[in-house]
Amino acid sequence: MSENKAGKTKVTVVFPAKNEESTIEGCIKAAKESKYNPKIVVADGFSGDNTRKIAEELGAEIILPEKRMHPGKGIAMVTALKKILADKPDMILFLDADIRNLTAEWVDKLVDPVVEDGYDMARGQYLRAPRDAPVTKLVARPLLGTFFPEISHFDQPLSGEVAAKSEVWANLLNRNLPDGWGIDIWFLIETATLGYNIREIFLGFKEHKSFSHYTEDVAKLSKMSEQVALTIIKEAIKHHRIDNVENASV
Ligand SMILES: Nc1nc2c(ncn2[C@@H]2O[C@H](COP(=O)(O)OP(=O)(O)OP(=O)(O)O)[C@@H](O)[C@H]2O)c(=O)[nH]1
Ligand SMILES: [Mg+2]
Repeated sequence: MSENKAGKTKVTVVFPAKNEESTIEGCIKAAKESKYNPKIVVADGFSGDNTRKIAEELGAEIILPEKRMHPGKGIAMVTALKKILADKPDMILFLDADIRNLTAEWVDKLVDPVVEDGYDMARGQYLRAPRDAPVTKLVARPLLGTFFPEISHFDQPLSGEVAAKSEVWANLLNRNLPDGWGIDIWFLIETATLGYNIREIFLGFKEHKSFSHYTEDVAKLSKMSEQVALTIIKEAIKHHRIDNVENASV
């Protein structure tokens, strides 16, 4: 895309963040270098560290959810979406705030397919360490295979790196959205079942803070795992797929 066209596309980048003082600065600085010159928002989950202070000093807008809850990634994203949509951007891109190797290229690569190639949503796909992403590998993908086989080919169904047109995000709101870790898979299932065009974009290796060095107890992911599983099951009920269990081999 020409720099000129990129300059005419109004993009907002949102970082959901809970205690990310060690990575938020690098993330914001990287995103700001995008050719889309995006507005930066931090959807903060009442961080108890310096995340908000660092973000404000870098010129980011801070949006806090009305309710304090943890896990609260969903409520933070939904609150931010409602506020940002009032500003009428063309595109909204979510990025995790714990990424250590984020570059402006990630922003451009996720926004380009929507602006340039007519996709409604572009989602980050990456190489991940063998022990990374256990919830994706052991919960999300197998359950999608049972209940939503048509979207089980997505390599990263829980990707936090997701760009979509504002009209898509607006259409996804005003429903019963998950407050916690179920939000990412909920967005994928609802976007796909509404018939939108979704594309995964390869971004290379994702180096992020969570689950650092894979020395932690996987039980730390039990709440995430529960909320992702329950969200897929609730969606299966809503979309009349729950009977698929009858044909599942066990
Ligand atoms: N606002 C808000 N953001 C959150 C909350 N919990 C996590 N986040 C942010 O959501 C993003 C993703 O969270 P991570 O803990 O990195 O989870 P993940 O990378 O999806 O999963 P794993 O690496 O498998 O643990 C990060 O930027 C977090 O700071 C919360 O309760 N509220
Ligand atoms: Mg992470």
